[in-house]
Amino acid sequence: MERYFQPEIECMPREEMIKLQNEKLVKQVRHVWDNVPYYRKKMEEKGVTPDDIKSIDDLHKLPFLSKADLREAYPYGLLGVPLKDAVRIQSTSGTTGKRVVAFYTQKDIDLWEECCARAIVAAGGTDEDVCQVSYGYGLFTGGPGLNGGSHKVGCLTIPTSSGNTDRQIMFINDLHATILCCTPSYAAYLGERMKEMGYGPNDIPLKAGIFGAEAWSEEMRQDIQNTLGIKAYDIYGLTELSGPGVSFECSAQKGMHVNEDHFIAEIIDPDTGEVLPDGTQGELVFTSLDKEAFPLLRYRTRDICTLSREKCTCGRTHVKMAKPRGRSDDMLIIRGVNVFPSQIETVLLNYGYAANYQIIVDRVNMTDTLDVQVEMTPEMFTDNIGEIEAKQKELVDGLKSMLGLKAKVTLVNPKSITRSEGKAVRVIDKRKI
Ligand code: DLL
Repeated sequence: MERYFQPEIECMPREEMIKLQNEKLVKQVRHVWDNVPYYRKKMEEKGVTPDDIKSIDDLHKLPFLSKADLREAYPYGLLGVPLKDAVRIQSTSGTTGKRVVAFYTQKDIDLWEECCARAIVAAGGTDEDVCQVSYGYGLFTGGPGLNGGSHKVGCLTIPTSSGNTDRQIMFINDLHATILCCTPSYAAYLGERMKEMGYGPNDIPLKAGIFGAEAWSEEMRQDIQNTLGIKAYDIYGLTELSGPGVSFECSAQKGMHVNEDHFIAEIIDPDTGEVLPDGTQGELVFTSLDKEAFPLLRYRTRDICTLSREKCTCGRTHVKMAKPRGRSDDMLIIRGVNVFPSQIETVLLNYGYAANYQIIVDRVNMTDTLDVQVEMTPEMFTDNIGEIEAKQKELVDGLKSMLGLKAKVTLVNPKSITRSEGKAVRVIDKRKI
């Protein structure tokens, strides 16, 4: 039987949800206009005032906010409350530029943790569960968010943070952890390590995993589920909007329900900014309806995805987003062809490889090159050159039919690619160095 953390919200009839969003949006736009001069200026430039926003149908009139705005306004330019009312910051890792710092009031933290609690309950969590949180703690939102959600559900929470893999495994087994929260790449690594230590899927007490913070393929989900003997659920979020729990998967394991009482999702054409109909692929844009300290309106995530309002078997009524294919800035353009690392991952896993790979892009003699390095699994390991070449050729063909592009494939020895404890680094683009 499907369980909900807040059934009255999660299963709210659509008309009521729209009414709620209309009311919240009107209030939120006023809050931003009154308290965030940076965004007010953007509204003035576009000739929009709070009086123009009467319902979510007017959302498209508002200007977008982008990561560049967040950088320009760093650190306090988008703070929506007096400093004395803000109680926490979280921050992105800053790998693609200056860090983004997001602020929270105590109410913001409570609502964020409720979103994470919804995700844990959707994955089958109750107060009987032992929940190991192996996302990083600190400035990264993964650890604090799921930790708070786990408390709200009443799970016994193990705040291991990431790293120290053998200790993670010890706690899972000794304390009988039933729910694991970490990045999918770290879950795969934990699975690999446990297999080496002799654990089969039935020996591991875990029953569910809540994995997100990076793009991962359906094939990788199957792999993790089989190795750990669990159901693996996707969770999505970003620091700018709170952290994990903007959306989460339910028992259907087919897309993530957006917490629509707090966030309005739109899909836009990344080039023109035009709002696209449900089912069309484009860039995800979110408006936060309740955030007090960091209230972002029409924030462009750069994540490429689709939305669906089809009825879900779980009973939740909130719109679903598909697994993001990746960020528009992770999309590689190789000899004019758009390539997402997740497409490459799908091919590799379909041919029986594990998700231990690296994509190296370069430009040689004015031509882009794509080199996919993938580890042989211990079972397929061989030093017979003929066999290796045949396997490489098979993958070259598989990639050609997925991407329409000739890649070079290099099979490397098991364990030669560095494992990730947080977000995996899959791509080395030497053209940018
Ligand atoms: O990664 C928040 C998070 C923590 C989500 C733990 C889920 C679990 P940031 O570090 O700000 O926040 O990175 C946000 O990560 O814009 C996406 O590109 C990517 N991302 C997050 N979740 C998923 C997912 C956290 N489930 C950025 N699938 C986002 C694909 C994801 N990409």
